[in-house]
Parts: sequence; structure tokens; C-alpha cells
Amino acid sequence: MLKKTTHTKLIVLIDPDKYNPELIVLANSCKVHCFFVGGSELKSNLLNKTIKSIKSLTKKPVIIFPGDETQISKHADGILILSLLSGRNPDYLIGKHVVSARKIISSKLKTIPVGYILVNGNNISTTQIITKTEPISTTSTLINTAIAAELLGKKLVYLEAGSGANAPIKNSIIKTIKKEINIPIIVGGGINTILKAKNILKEKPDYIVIGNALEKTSDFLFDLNKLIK
Ligand code: 1GP
Repeated sequence: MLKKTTHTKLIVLIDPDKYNPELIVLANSCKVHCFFVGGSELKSNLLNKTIKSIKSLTKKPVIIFPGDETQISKHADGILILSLLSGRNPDYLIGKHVVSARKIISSKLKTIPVGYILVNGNNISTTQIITKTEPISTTSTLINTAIAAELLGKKLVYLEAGSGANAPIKNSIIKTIKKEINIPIIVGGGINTILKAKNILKEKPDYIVIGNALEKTSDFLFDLNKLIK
């Protein structure tokens, strides 16, 4: 479902609290690889309903990007099993996985183990606040964490600048990590202009994730569509 790519693919992140079906219809006709659904602070329990609605509008895969252990729905095609490797909070390394393990197995969802790495973007992210962890600031620690993710058997590394970050992950970081690991890289957080997207695509990460910017205007998707091969 999320393999290494030769050209960067686009993933659209849907927050069920801000769900707009029109965005799905538009994304369905654009070069969008799949949808991530989830949020770190879901106010209303709309996950099931949102996933069912997305599935009725597109055949593209819908993958849960869970903000917490309650975000599981059998209606999705898969679920990211996130290990917050940048942090040292045991809940986000194993605790929440233990709590939700049986429910995930019962859901029969395809599971995708992900090394989730929060990178310091000089702003405090919601993930940082909720997980009570610090993002990684030094390049050597970032590289070693990505290598450790692969050694741990993770199928993907997600370099996260944080939702709505002022600046996305730096090109130099993507370039260096790409050289060091053999598993696909997802880059997300703060990609909210075509210039920023263009710049990141130079490093050819396997996937980029866009959330916030598409909640404001779907015009951005038209521009991204021209950029993506
Ligand atoms: C957040 O990486 C995603 O977890 C997407 O971030 O909402 O800033 O695009 P944005």
C-alpha cells in the first residue's frame, strides 16, 4: 500500500472534525495516492462516518493515521501503527499499542508499522504537547533514529514537522536520511504553499502528506496536481 516510489506521491490528510466531501471528489480526479484519516485531538467521534463517506466517493485507499488508541475503524483499508521514536514517552512507544492490540486484530485492518519522527521546526506542535515529548533537533540523532526505525522492522519512516508547522522538514534532512535507509520516507507538516512543495519534491521523498492547507482552499490541490508526476 505504501512502497518506495520513483516519483513522490501525494497523500491527503483528512481530519474528521473538518471533513469536506468536496475535497474527496476533487482529490479523486487528481494524482492523489491515498487518504490518511485521523487527528491528534478529535473532538467528535466522526471517524467511522468520515471513512465510510470517503469510501463511497473514491476507490483510493483510506488509511487511518491515528491520533490515539481509540481511532480504529474496520471500514478503512489500513492503519498506521505509529511508534513515536523521536520521543521517550513509553505510552507512545508501546503502551497505547498494548491497549489497542486486540481491537486492531479484530478490525482485520492491514497494519503498517511506522517509525514516526517528530523533527524540530522551531514551533511547538500539537503532537509535542499531547505526547509530552521533545522533537529531535540534531541531524545526527535524526539519522540514527531513522536507521533504528529500519532496524526495528518499521516499514516506513514518517518525518513530521508537526501539523501546521511554520516550516516543513528541511531538504538537507530528507536528502541525508534517504541515503541512509532503504524503507520509504513520508514527509509531512507545514507544506502549505506550492513553493514549499516544489522545494521538497527536489529530494524525492516517497510521499508527502498535506492536511491543513487543503482544509482552507482546494485550489492548492490543482497546483499540486501539476507538480506531481
Ligand atoms: C500532520 O504531517 C501532517 O501530521 C500534515 O501536516 O496539516 O501541516 O499539512 P499539515
